[in-house]
Amino acid sequence: MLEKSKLLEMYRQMLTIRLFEEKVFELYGQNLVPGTIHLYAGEEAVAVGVCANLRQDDYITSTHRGHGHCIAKGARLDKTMAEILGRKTGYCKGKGGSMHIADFSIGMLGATAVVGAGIPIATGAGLSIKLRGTDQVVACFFGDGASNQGTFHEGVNLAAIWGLPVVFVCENNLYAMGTKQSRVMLVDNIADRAVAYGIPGVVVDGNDVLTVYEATREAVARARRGEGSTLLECKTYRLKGHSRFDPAAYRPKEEVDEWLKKDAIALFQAKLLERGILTKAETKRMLQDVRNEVEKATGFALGSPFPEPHEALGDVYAPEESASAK
Ligand SMILES: Cc1ncc(C[n+]2csc(CCOP(=O)(O)OP(=O)(O)O)c2C)c(N)n1
Ligand SMILES: [Mg+2]
Repeated sequence: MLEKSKLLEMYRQMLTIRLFEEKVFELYGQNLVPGTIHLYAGEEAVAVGVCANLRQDDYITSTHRGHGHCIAKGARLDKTMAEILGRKTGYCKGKGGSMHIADFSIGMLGATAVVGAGIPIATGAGLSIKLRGTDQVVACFFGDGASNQGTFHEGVNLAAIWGLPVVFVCENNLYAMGTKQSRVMLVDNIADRAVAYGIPGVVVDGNDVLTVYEATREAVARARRGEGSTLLECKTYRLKGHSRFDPAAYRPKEEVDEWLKKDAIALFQAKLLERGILTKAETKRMLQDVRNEVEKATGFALGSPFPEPHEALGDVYAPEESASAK
């Protein structure tokens, strides 16, 4: 059984991701977000349940739907919001935007717009851990759609044969853009594909943060013991459409309603209230606290300047000293 403080921290993180994204959506509607956005809302239990098992020096790789991964790994809200709004104070000096946030100081190796591209990066980070002989691990987030990319098969196979400390976390939200999983694959469980690589494959309810936590705990322990990779599939659902204002008309109403009943935050909140870990008054207070934090981050971002046009070509290559440093 997890300690009370840990459970409350996990709940708070899930709430933070949800409220942060609601704000991003609102700002998008006001034309304040350059480019596009892919909201993580609905899938919070995956990022939080996984990252609650990680240390600061562990790594994650992310996707185009990466805000939740960043926040769960400990990214600052103000710098994340500033990056999404294209401001100079953001993680990539406002030049990356929503899909390119990285912060090596917390082991966040980067979001990416290229579906499946984080997978070989996670395998490479796993190889670096093995060569350096540390007990760090990598959690590699990717979607059901990405599991049909060549990068998935190559990346997982290499991690398997080299016994690398990588937990491959498939966020199966049933859709890749507007394409339903059953139209593009004949297996129900993506974790079944683990058999092909000789590693454990585990399917969990991705809307139940404690189940995700437990399954990840085992996979992380295995990885730290030097016993190799695991493929963990978390069944979940995104609350919004694929991106921007996609109304997601391709999803049947009954399916949406069914998943709304399984909202990860509502379920966790009910569990914490029932166990007496959280009271109604504390829930209200925390909601207000998190709202204030998000407002503060938004104020910071909106008050920050945009990068100058002449800075566009800077930061493309690593500075010479760090490129040649061993
Ligand atoms: C290599 C590549 N192919 C296609 C796209 C266009 N694209 C962007 S997101 C997406 C769907 C990804 O689905 P999934 O991996 O299930 O992630 P989800 O959006 O559901 O979180 C596609 C096809 C892309 N960005 N990169
Ligand atoms: Mg998907």
